[in-house]
Amino acid sequence: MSGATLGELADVAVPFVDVEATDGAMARVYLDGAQVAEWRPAGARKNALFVSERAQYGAGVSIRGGIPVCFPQFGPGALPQHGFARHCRWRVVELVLREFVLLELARCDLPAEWLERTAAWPHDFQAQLRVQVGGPSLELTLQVTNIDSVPFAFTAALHPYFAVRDAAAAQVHGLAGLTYRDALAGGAEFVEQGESVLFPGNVDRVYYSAPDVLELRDAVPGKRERVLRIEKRGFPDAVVWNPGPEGTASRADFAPGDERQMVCVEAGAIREPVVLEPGGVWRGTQRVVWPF
Ligand code: TA6
Repeated sequence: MSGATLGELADVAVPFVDVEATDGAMARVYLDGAQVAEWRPAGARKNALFVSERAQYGAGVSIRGGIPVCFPQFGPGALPQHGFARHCRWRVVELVLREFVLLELARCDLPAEWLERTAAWPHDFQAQLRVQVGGPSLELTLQVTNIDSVPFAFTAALHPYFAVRDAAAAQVHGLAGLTYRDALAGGAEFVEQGESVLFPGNVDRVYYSAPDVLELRDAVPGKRERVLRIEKRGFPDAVVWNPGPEGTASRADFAPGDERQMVCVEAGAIREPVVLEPGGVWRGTQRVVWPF
């Protein structure tokens, strides 16, 4: 699997769509992976999402940053890590320039080696992602429909990389007292003892049955704290992740020091797979509100 930098793609048709609200809020969504790579709330000058300068773009490649869609598997398992949806080309079903874009994935046109790797989940499905911007908010809804003749099960997540001024000073609030699975402790479960989750280095946790509103507090000494409100509906679980210096060093599409500029706070259906009967429809939403 190979990718190209954004610069290398400059001369060819760039495979993304921009949604721009009348108030100036905008989101850029790449069709490969239905991946939002840029979100500027109304009045904001910068991308509120982190994207590495070493991110790769193109067919089969998931951009390092933005908001990858993890489906039909979150994390490792029978399928490649985080499933195949983030590696597939989605198609635009509807684009209302001033409001939203709706993308769809029903079959994955992937390179041959990838098709073999999707064999572990051979189901007929339809996935749609609706991306809406306006004012201070960005809202993503993932909808999955079973168009197969048998039930199927999946796990899923929306995996935003939020840009922070210093991850070492950032905090996620709202998870106190919850049970979490710690990937850094071999998947052992613990109860969150802290008032907030901090990011002194690598942190990789799935919090079960998390509240539908969390806060990402982006604090820097001497500057006003920025509190990003992160809401979800339909997704029971929440994930917090920072790769730490070892995690960025071990991935070619991260630059050294990137771990200080990002924190992932994800909405997921992870602990209990979603089981859909034929004709069944599932929806999960994540909405983020930028502070002014
Ligand atoms: O959501 C957290 C996580 O599952 C971590 O375990 C980490 O691997 C991260 O996702 C990114 O995964 P990726 O395959 O994109 O490197």
